[in-house]
Amino acid sequence: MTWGDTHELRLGHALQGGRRLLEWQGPALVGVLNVTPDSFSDAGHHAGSAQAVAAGLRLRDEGALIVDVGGESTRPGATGVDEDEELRRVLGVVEALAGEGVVVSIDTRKPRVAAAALKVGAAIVNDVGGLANPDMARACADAGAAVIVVHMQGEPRTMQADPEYHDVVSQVERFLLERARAAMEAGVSSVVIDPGIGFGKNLGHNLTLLGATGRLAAHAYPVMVGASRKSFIGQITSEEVATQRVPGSVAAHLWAAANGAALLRVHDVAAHAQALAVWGAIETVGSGGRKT
Ligand code: HH2
Repeated sequence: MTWGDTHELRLGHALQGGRRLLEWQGPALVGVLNVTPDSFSDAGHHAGSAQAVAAGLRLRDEGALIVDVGGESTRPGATGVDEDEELRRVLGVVEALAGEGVVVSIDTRKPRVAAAALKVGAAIVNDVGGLANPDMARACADAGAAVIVVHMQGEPRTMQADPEYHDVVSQVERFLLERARAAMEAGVSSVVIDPGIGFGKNLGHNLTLLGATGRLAAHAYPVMVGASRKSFIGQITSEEVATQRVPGSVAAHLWAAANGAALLRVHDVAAHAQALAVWGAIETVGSGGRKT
C-alpha cells in the first residue's frame, strides 16, 4: 500500500485468493473497471479489451489494491446480460490484468463466469447477488477464491421501486452474516461483507447503513463499502451527473474508513488515494493531539 511508513497502527486485514495471500493495513481501495455498454456512470468507456486493460493498470498504478472487473451492469433498471456475452466481455481483460500481477476481483452473479475468471487468474469473486445461486460458493471454494458477499434487496430491474425494511441495519447484518457463514461452510476461506449501498435502498436506508459501518465491521469479516458516484449522493447534493459526484464519494468513503471499512470500491482511485493518504497521516501521526 502507498501510505509510506505511517500505517503500523492500523487495523490489519487479510484475504486468501487462490494462491495469493493479500494483506493490508487500514482501508484499501478497490478500483472499478466496468467493461459494459450500460453502467450507470462509466458506460462504454472501455470499448475494447486493450483499452480496458490499460484502464485497469492505471487504477492499480493510482493506488488500487484490487481491480474489480465487471461485465454486467447492476444499476437500477438494468435487465441483465447473457452468460456468453458476459464471459466475452470480461475474460480477456481478467487474464491480461492478472498476467500483469494485478489482484483482480470478478464482479458477477453467475457461477460459470466466476469459475472461468478464477481459472484465468482472478483471485476474488464479488457477488452482488449475495451468493443467491448455491453453485457460487462451491465455485469459489473449488478455486480457493475469496468472496465478497453483497446485500441486495430484489433485482436490479425493480430494486429501487419502493424498498422497505423494518430495521435496515439488523436485516442487512443478519443476511450478510448468514451468507458469510454459508460460504465458510461450503469451504470458502476468506469472506468480505458489503451492505450494498444503492441495491434496493432509499436515501434513508443508505445513510443508515453507512452510519452502521462500525457495527458491521465489529464482526469477523472485513467490510467493503461501495458508495462511489451513487445516486444517494445526487439526492443529497442535487448533482445529477454521476461523474461529478467525486467529492461526495470521497466524503462517504472517508466516513466509512474512519468507522472501520477495510475496502472502498471506487471509480476515482487517484482522488481517493490522496484523500486516504491525508486522512491516514492525521489519523496516525496526529492522533496524539487527541490526548492533550
Ligand atoms: N456497486 C456496484 C457494482 N458492484 N460491488 C460491491 N461489492 N459493492 C457495491 O456497492 C457495488 C458492487 C454498482 O456500481 P457500478 O459498478 O459502477 O455500476 P454498474 O452496476 O452500473 O456497472
